[in-house]
Amino acid sequence: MIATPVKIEAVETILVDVPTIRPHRLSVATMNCQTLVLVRIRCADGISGTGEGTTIGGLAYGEESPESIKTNIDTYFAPLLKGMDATRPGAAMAKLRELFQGNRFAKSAVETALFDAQAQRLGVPLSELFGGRVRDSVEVAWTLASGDTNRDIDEAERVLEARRHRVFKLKIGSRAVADDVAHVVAIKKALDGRGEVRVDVNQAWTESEAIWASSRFADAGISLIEQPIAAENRAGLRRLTRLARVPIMADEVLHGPADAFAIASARAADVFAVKIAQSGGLTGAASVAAIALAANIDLYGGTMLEGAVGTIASAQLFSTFSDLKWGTELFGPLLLTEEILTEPLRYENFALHLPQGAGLGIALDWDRIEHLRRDRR
Ligand code: MUC
Ligand code: MG
Repeated sequence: MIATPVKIEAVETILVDVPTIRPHRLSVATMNCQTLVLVRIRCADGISGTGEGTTIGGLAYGEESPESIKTNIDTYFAPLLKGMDATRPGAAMAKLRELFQGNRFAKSAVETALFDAQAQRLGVPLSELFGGRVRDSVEVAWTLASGDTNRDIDEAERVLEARRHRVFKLKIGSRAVADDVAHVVAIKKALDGRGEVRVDVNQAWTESEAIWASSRFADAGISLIEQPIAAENRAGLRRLTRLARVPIMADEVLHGPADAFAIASARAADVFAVKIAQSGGLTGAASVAAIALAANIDLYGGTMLEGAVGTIASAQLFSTFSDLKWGTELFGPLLLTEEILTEPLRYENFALHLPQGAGLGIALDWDRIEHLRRDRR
C-alpha cells in the first residue's frame, strides 16, 4: 500500500560548538572544539527527523564548512523541501541532487533527517530501511591524536583498562616522517600486543615517504595505513597498494559511489573508509559499500568526528553491511565535553551498541542544545 502523503513543514539548521576533551591533532588541523551542524525536519503528521552534517577543522578537511552547510541548507534546500512529501525521502533527495551540485555533507544531513522521520513513521529502526541489521553493535576504534607519545600511551592504557577500545588509530603526518615512524613504533611497543595499531596520515606524505614508512610499519606490525598520500594521486595510491606489506585504506579520495567505482576498478586500495557525509548521505554510503564488497575490498566504518546524531546514523547503516571486517571509528561523541542526548549512546565492551527504537533511536536534549547553539551564546 502506498502511504498517504505527509507535507514537510519546516527545515531548521543549528550550529552547536562543543569543546573537545583535549586538543585533537590531525595533519590538516588541530581541533579544540567541534561544530555540530544539526538539521531538524518537521512534518505535518507531527513527526520530526534529525540529521547532522559535521566536518573537521572548518574548511581544513573538505570543501564544505559548518557555515556553508547551514547557509546552503537554509538558502537552497529548505525552500525546495517545504511542501514536499516526507514519506518519500528517495524522491526528495533525487530532486535535491538534480538541482544542487556538490554539498555532500549538507545532503547527508538532510537525507538522515528524512530517513529518521520516515523510519519513525513506519515504527522501525533506520537500519531496517537499508536492508536490516546484520549486527546490533559495531566495534569502535579510538584515535590517539594528542601529539605527544607518552600522553597517547597513557590514554590508550586508560581506554583499554575500561574495555572501551582495543584498536587504536594514530593521527600522523604533521612531523618529519622519521619522527612519525618513531612515535608509532613506540606506541605499538608499549601496547605490546594488547591493542591493534593503525595510522592515518591524512594525505600528508609524498609517495616516496609513504614507501619508506610503510616498510618500517610492516616490520613493526602496524595493521593498516589510511590515506597516506594526496587524494588526487590515485595512481600513486594504486602503486602503494601493490607495493606495501601493510593494507592501504582509502579515505579522502572517496567522495561517493563514482570515486568508489574508479578506485575499486583500479584496485587502488585494500580497504574503504565508508563515511555517510563524504558519500553525500546514507544511500551514497550504502552504494560505496556495495561497490567495495563486489570488488573484494574490505569495509571500515569511518567518521567525520560527528556528534551523537551523525554517529548513530552511521552506525544504523554500518550495522547492515554484510561484512565489516575493520570495524568502525564511531567514537565522535566521546571526544566531546557536552552530551546532547537525554540518554548517552552505549559504548561497552569495545563496541557501540545500537538502540532498538524507531528511526535513529535516540532522544535529543533540546534544552541543552538551545543552551549550546552558537546563535544564542
Ligand atoms: C579521518 O581522516 O579519518 C576520523 C578519526 C579522526 O580522528 O579523524 C577522522 C577523520
Ligand atoms: Mg582518515
